[in-house]
Amino acid sequence: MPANLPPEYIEAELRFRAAKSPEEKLAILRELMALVPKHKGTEKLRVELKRKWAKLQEEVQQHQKKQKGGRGPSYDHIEREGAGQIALVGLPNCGKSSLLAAVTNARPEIAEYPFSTFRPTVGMMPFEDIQLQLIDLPPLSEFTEPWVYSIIRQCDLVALLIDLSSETPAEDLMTALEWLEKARIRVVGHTAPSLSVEGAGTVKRALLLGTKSDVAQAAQRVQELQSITDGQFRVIAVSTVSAEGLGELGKALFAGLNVVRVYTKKPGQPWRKELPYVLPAGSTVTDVARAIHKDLAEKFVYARVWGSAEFPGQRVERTYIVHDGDLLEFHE
Ligand SMILES: Nc1nc2c(ncn2[C@@H]2O[C@H](COP(=O)(O)OP(=O)(O)OP(=O)(O)O)[C@@H](O)[C@H]2O)c(=O)[nH]1
Ligand SMILES: [Mg+2]
Repeated sequence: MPANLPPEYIEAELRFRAAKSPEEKLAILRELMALVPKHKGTEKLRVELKRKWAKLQEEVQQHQKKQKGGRGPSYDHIEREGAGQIALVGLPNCGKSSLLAAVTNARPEIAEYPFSTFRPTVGMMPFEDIQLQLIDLPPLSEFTEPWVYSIIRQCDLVALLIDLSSETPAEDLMTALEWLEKARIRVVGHTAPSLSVEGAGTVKRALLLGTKSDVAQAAQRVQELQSITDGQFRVIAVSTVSAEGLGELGKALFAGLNVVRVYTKKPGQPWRKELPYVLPAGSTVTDVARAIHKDLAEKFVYARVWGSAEFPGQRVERTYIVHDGDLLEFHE
């Protein structure tokens, strides 16, 4: 073993030896890989760890296949629930799992050491009368498995977490963006006019969450992030310790999803607060009708709108664009 390994490495190495299941071993191995200093003297060791890692990956898959008595787990797709699917993305240890635990009922593993998450965890975050689906993921790094990127490609919004306790938040942001670019995922901010960027692969809307905002210098680091992204991204400071920013998080995520909620009722019936239909911003009353029933979309002649219309109950045409909070009544 090369000299000058940090004591945390030695300690993790002991845990690695004592670990029983391949899953546990794999988790500790990821720690070891993160802890080993990167210089010439540790080159052999790093190669050795990577070799072990590849072998363990296989073992974990075999082990899980056996336990399930069938196919191994496939994380490539997570069924969408609620008003939108939001992926929590970031470098190791930046606070993804802590955030999920703070704003949903999910109980992911949280640890002081990096690489503690290695499978997706889903939680539902209540926001006003709807729920937002949050997915906690393993971190972005050279060990990120392809399924992580598959999930990011499919989500509706990326929440890119940057650790404000890091002394180099701007660099960390660039590193995270580079990992995404390598997987041909480009993230754009809320001001981006369109989601098509030529030759960029997948383009996703994102907002930046500066995590651990309870630490000293957090405010200054938020400013730094804001200025290097030239205002392109919204940066929201959050802390699971002081709860700063958690209250406004739902609103910010909802805005980032770029959707509207509309409520409907049948003519002659009183308004009752019912669950809204959630549609992409820019949807028309015809799109709402289609979401209710294909036949209704064909049959209705006009709709009445309360909310965004000039006066309550205004009669509008099929191409009228609905707004968040509108109440609609369809007339056949
Ligand atoms: N001060 C402070 N520490 C935090 C906050 N959120 C998380 N942490 C700490 O940061 C460490 C990492 O938290 P996790 O939530 O496991 O981070 P993660 O991004 O899920 O980590 P990986 O899954 O390993 O990539 C833990 O020690 C947390 O207690 C916060 O708001 N403030
Ligand atoms: Mg985690």
